[in-house]
Amino acid sequence: MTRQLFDLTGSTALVTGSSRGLGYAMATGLAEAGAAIVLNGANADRLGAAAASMRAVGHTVHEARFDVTDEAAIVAAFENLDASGIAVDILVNNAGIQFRRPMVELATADWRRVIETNLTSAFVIGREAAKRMIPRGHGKVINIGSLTSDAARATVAPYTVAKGGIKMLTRAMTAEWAQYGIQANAIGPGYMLTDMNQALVDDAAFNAWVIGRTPARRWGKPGELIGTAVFLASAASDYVNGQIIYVDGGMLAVL
Ligand code: GCO
Repeated sequence: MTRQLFDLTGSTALVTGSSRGLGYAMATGLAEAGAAIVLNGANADRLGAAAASMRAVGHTVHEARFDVTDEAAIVAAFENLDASGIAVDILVNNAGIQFRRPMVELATADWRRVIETNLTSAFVIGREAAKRMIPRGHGKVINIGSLTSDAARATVAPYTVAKGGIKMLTRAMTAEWAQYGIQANAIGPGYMLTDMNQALVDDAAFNAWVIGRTPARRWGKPGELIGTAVFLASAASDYVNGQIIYVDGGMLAVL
């Protein structure tokens, strides 16, 4: 049955950075497709509130509070899940930050902070997830890239480099883990209406640029990632490996 290909009933998805924004939207979509969700965030209040609103509509939600740059906390979170008998079948490496500054004014510490949060975290969390997926012989890893996985924009160099790295990390994961039944793929969102991008929406010139430059003539909504996330989390993508799928209203396809 074609519809069963997209059914996530019985699986568990860990979505990093899922107390708001794109992560929350994808977590909700995966839950609606049947998955139990492990919500993650660093801020206890925001995480608790997100978990409560998902539970209120009947979803199964576990909370794993950790900072994605804290390796010891990541390892402990996976050990906690193990101890509770929760196996992560689907990992969405979504957590990320932005820091906009021209490179000649950019401090090395800020460069490192963005790379650690947006790229190294996906390796560390991916490693912990894959160690457990490999013996089970199946798993889905979805890394969140960006238009900057493929094209640069002035003032966001560390973000661009991290997201370019996400594209290649996805391929590195494929090279090592596809043989164990793990499909690693990426989603490259275009300009989306999130808190992270509010400053860009509020900038009239930037907003006009996004609308003019995007063939769909509008910003994307977080929920518009759900279809691709469910596809990449489900049996429908069991022979799809190492791809980055752009959900961008056509922006990268045109000059
Ligand atoms: C920026 C934005 C980016 C974009 C993303 C689109 O400053 O350019 O914050 O995060 O939204 O690159 O994929």
